[in-house]
Amino acid sequence: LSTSAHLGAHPPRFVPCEPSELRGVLPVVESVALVAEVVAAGARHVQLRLKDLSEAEIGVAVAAAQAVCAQYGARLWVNDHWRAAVAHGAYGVHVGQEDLAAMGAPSVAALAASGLRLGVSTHSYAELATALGVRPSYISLGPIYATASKDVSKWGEQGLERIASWRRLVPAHVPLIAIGGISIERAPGVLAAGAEGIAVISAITKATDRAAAVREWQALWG
Ligand code: TZP
Ligand code: MG
Repeated sequence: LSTSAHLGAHPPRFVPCEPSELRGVLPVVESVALVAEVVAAGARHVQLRLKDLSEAEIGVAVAAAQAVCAQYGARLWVNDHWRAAVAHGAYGVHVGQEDLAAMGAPSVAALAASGLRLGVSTHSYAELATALGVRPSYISLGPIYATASKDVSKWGEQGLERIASWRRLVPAHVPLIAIGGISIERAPGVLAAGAEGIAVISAITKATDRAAAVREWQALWG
């Protein structure tokens, strides 16, 4: 499907995120307990990535995660489960290309109309073109480096140069988030290449002191 066929005659437009809003770390976590841990430690944004749960369990988890984020003034992004995100008043939704295709144009338009933000993953120029077609709130690019957290082996490491070319291709008002294999030592290079924000799984969830890790990451942006 071409982008225009997929989206119909009237492409959606999601509520924008200012680049400054996403200058920070975006922990990606797989439980409500981890959401609570990272937002209590000062993360301003968190993505809840739930796998292998029933619809009912997902609803319960998203509601609980949203409640804890509201308590700390943090912003909850829900991976994939956009209906639960809308139902429980999350800040936004993060989807991959397959999710976007599976939603179809009417659901993408309904999500945009709901006022939730949308972030879209990209791994190639073709995916970037599709993602920009929905006028998302942010674009993510990965994997920047090799990662053990998700099987992204069909995409090579994007590296820092790809971040710089994405930053030239993505409109200036749309923040760029880098993900995949990014350690705190590698983060300064990722930011210098042009990413506004960095999404991480293992660098925070596998840290021995997660709260300290969140604070160290957040301090990169001053
Ligand atoms: N998408 C591209 S790489 C990745 C995802 C979800 C995993 C990132 O995890 P880590 O541990 O920060 O490499
Ligand atoms: Mg997905």
